[in-house]
Amino acid sequence: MHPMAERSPGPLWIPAPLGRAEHLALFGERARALCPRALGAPRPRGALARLAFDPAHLGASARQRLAAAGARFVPRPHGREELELRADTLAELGAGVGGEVALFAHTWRAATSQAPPPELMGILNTTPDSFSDGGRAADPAAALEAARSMAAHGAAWIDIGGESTRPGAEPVAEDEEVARVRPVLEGLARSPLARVSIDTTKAAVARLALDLGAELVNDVSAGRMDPGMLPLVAERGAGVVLMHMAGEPRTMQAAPRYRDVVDEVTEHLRERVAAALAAGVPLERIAIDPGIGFGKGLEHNVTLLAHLGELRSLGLPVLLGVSRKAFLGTLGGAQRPDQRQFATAAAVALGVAGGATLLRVHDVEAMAQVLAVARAVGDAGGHP
Ligand code: HH2
Repeated sequence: MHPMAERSPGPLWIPAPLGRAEHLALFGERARALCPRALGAPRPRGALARLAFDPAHLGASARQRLAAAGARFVPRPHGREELELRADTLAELGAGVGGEVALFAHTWRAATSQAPPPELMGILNTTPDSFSDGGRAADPAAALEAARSMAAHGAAWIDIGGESTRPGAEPVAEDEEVARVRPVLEGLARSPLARVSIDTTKAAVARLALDLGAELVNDVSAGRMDPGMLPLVAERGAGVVLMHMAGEPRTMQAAPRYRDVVDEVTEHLRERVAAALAAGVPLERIAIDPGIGFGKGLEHNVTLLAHLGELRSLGLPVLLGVSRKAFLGTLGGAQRPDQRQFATAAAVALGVAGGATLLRVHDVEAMAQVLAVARAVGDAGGHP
């Protein structure tokens, strides 16, 4: 068994979505509906639940009950608080906290479903112009060899892309994109190596990939560029990654501006998740992604990494794509993308600590080592 397949039940990190009053109302309603189902769900024995929450939303009587049941309360930055308690105790208590059920029912839904272990997604660009590996895998035989190597080093997913989304990239015609990805998809369909994801904004390209065995559509536009995308994902029962991007690749880095980048990215993703649900994609098939480098300046990228836990308030798996990106060159001083491996390693480790569960990377062999360390520390209760 690959070492990454082993996992001991560790603490579960579950930020509560309680920054705003309307969330409380929304989750209050949903919470009541979710309660009975959540209570019946299996919990990993002895697992700890950790909840970050806004203390203004936790009443005195619920706090007393939690404390009496052995909860530990720890102050966190930005006026938040964290409580730590055995997940099964939390679930039992939750039934009795009446009006405060809004806080707990949402969170123990997450607590009772085992958090997935973080996995690596190897990047396979079949493009001539990608920012870091353009041209490397333009020949299908070389692309398949690259996929083989990534799978051998522990990539659970191979993400195949036929259109560069680097800043300033020009759009690629559908025929051209299909011609680029088809031979690689066919090769992987003949001899499967890992689960396949297709990195595209076009429904026609996604359809071809799904026909050839792909299970996940990685759409950097979150279904905004092609109205056929989300209905296709729903109809085919595929998974989808919904990423935040301000504008479109050609112009997105012109002058990125945010009032509060974490808030705006979270709100945008919330809206895209609602669009996917409305198209019929089930919640269990959706992952979200802050879109590092997509219409963001250095401080936006760093702030998003620092507050990744807040994205998890949406209760969905988070994909993180930091590999070799320009902000890591600025911070670490490496001009060439292929020299940014150490900076990428730091960002991947911090991303896992912040709750990312799918790490999209170029250097699978090196990042598998990073992931093994980050996971061991997380399993020992080390992530804040
Ligand atoms: N980044 C890139 C491409 N696709 N997908 C998701 N979900 N998240 C990302 O951060 C992301 C992505 C850009 O990286 P790369 O594929 O290496 O370059 P290019 O777009 O130039 O092909």
